Amino acid sequence: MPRPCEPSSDPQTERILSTLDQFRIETPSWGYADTGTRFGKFHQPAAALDLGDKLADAGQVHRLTGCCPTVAVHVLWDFPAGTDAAEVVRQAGAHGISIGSINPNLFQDQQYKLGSFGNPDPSVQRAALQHCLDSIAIARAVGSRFLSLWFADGTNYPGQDNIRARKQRFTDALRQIHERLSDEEELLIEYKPFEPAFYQTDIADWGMAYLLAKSAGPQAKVLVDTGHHYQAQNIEQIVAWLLDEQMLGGFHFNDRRYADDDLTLGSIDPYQVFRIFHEIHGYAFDHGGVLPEIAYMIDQSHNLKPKLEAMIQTVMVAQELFAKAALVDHAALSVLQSRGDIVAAERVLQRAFMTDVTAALVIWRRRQGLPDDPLEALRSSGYIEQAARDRMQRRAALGIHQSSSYA
Ligand code: PSV
Ligand code: MN
Repeated sequence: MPRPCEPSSDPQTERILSTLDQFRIETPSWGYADTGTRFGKFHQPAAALDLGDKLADAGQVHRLTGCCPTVAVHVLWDFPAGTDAAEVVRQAGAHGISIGSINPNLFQDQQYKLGSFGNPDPSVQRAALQHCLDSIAIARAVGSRFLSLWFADGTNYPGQDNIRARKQRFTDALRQIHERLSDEEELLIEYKPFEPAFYQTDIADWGMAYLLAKSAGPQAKVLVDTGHHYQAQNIEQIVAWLLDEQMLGGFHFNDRRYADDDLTLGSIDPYQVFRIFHEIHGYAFDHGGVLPEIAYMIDQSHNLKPKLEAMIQTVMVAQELFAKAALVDHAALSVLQSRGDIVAAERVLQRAFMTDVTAALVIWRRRQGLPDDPLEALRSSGYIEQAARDRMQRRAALGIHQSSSYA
């Protein structure tokens, strides 16, 4: 029953409400901490100092948005040796969230200079494998089912290493990891065409990730990070192909203008995000209306925007675009497509994209007991100011210098 303060809802609104009920998006622990570019870092007083702060921030995002119940963690940054996994689970639970995907770190240690699994040195390959197996153990200890793999591996110069040999090393290692998965666990394999390797990246595109996932085993899927494509690449086509092959495991959402810029989702090209979601809703339409299981995740670390605001802004944009994409009339679209009516078919998409869904989002939020505008609610909650005070004090106690005064 709608509450008295809610406007009555029509079929279009009902469609949005049921679609939002099924949309969850994971936030990244690294999005709450101070990060920068290789040219420098601008510190934020409210930035998280440790995993406890990150869990508190992720909990705050979920409390206000109602659709971010999990937080992704990076093993090296969040789970230093000796971390008490049960305590992490307890703290996460106290903030109303749980631990999501586990991201092994196979790029920061000195031994990975020439790569992890791609490294010509078998002892480094073994160390990388061991780190992944340790990460599976962490996943089990914290109740996560996703091991999310991104590799910085590649070479900087022609002739630096044997490309085929590197591919084979990856194939072998990923098979070995897959063998250790339990039936519920999933391996997500992320691709990236450049950076930090500049001549050749070992898993450069979705085709390479697809082949490696296929050869690893049935629980390995491809992860699409929207920032990991060349300019003008048609990401929604990649998404459509992976969906059709049942090989789309998840997303790392962000936006970009030039490279892997980690800008907030939809800040540069919201229509592209809409088109990606349209492919997902289209797939559902063709499969009895059931949305495919996809791990939606955010991969953004903000240098300039306040971190929590940027995260909530992203979540709200993701919900809005997911809702808009749910409004595409697929039955009408397919008739127009079979008639070859290009203009009318395109208009079906444009009309959905241009529909104002803000009122429906407010209804959804009220039904969950959430604030109408989570971003405004954050701003007026005092949470950021309080976090800044606490964290500045702890920084001072730890002797960590902080110059900026921006919260
Ligand atoms: C690499 O650019 C990447 O997208 C991977 O997903 C990493 O885990 C993440 O960024 C670290 O920020
Ligand atoms: Mn990523």
